[in-house]
Amino acid sequence: MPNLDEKARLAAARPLDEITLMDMDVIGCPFHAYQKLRDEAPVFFDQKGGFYVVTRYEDISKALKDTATFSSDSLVPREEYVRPTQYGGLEQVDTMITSDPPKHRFLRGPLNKLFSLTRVNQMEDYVQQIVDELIDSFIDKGECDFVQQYTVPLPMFVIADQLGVTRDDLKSFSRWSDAFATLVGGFATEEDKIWAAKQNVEMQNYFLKIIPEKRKNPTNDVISDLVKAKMEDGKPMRDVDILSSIHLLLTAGNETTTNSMSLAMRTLIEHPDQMQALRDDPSLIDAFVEESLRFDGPVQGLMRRTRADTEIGGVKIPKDSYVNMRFGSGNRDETKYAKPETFNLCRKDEPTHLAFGQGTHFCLGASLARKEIALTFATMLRRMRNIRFRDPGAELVYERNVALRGLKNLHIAFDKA
Ligand code: PIM
Repeated sequence: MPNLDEKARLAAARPLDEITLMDMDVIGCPFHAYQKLRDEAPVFFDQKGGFYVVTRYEDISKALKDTATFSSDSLVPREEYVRPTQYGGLEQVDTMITSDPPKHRFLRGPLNKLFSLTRVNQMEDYVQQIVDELIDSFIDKGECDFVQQYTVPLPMFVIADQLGVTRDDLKSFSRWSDAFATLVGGFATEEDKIWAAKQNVEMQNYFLKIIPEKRKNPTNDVISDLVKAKMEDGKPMRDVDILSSIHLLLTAGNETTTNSMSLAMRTLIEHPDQMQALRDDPSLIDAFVEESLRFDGPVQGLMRRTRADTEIGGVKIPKDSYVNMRFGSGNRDETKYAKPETFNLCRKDEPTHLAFGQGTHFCLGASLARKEIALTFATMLRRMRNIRFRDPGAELVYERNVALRGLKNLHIAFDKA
C-alpha cells in the first residue's frame, strides 16, 4: 500500500485540470500539489472546489493587504449558511473575521487587548500550570494520544478560564468547535450545516445565561470585558455581538491551537536531529515555534471573495469569485525560503511566515498560540526523553477539511525524564 507521501505525489502528478485541493490524498500531504501549482499554475482554478487557489508567497501577501478587492465578507459562503434563527437561536452577526475595514476595526477593537502580548505574558505561569497538570495525567503511562489527551484540552481550558466559564463543559466546547471547523472545511453537507446551526444555538443559550450575570457582577475575564466594551459608535456591544465574538474565540481559536501543536509534535518526531538540537539548546524554542508553523501550519488557506474584476500574476479573476489564499504553500515558496522543504530551526530567512495571515486580519490570538506551543514543547522536552510515535508504521489520519489542517489522533510514546 502506498503511504501518504506516495499517494500525495501521485495525486500531484495528475494533469493540472484534475488537481484539486479537495482530494483526500492532497489533504493528507498537500505539499507536492502546492509545488506543482507554484511552478505551473500559481493562480489556479480548482474545478471541484469551485474556487481559485493562490500559491505563491508574494501574490498571497499582496492580496491579503488589498482588502478592498479581496474581501473577507464571505469567508464562509453566505449562501451556504443554515441560520441559527431557523432553530430558535439569535442571528449570527459579523465578527472581525467576516468583515472588512472600516467595520472590521469596530469589531476587532474591543478584542484587541484581550490577547495582547502584555496580557499573554502575564498568563505565563498560569498556562504553565495547565501544561504540567495535563502532562501529569499521562506521564507515568509512558504513552498518550497527544491530540485527545493534550492538544484538545489545553486551549479549551485556557479559553474557558479566560471567558470565565467552568472547564466542566469541555465536551460541549469541543462539539461547538467541530461544528465551526465543519462549516469552513468545504465538505459540509446540508445535514452537517443543520447540525452546525443547532450547535450554534446550543452555544448561544449557554452564554445567554452567563452574559447577564457578568453584566451584573463583572469579574476579571473576557466576557466581563466584552459587556463593558463600547463599539466605535459609543454604544455597548449587543448580546448578538458578544455571542458572535465568543463563538469566534471559543471555536476558531481552539481548533487551530490544537492542530498547530499536534502538527508540530509530528514534525519534531520526524526530525530527530532537530529535536536533539532543541534539547541541546532550549533557547531555540521560539525558533521552533515559528519554523513548525511555517513548515506545516493549522490554517492551510482561507477564502476571500473578489469585490471587482481583478487579476493576480496575469490571471484574470472575475468579480464575486472565491479565492483561496494558500498560506501553507506560501510558506514553502522557494523564492522566499532557502530549502523550504527542510525543517530547520536555525534558518536565516526573515521570520515572516504566513501561518497567522498578514495585514489587517493578522491573527489576534498569535501571541497566545505562540505561548501555548512554546510552553508545551519546552516542558515536554524537559520532562520526557525519547519521544516517538507509538505505532511507527501506522498511517496518520488528517481531518477532512480544506481550510484547517489537523490530525485526528497522534499516539506517542516516551520515557519519563
Ligand atoms: N482560527 C484561529 N484563528 C483564525 C482562525 C480561523 C479563521 C477562519 C476560519 C477558520 C479558522
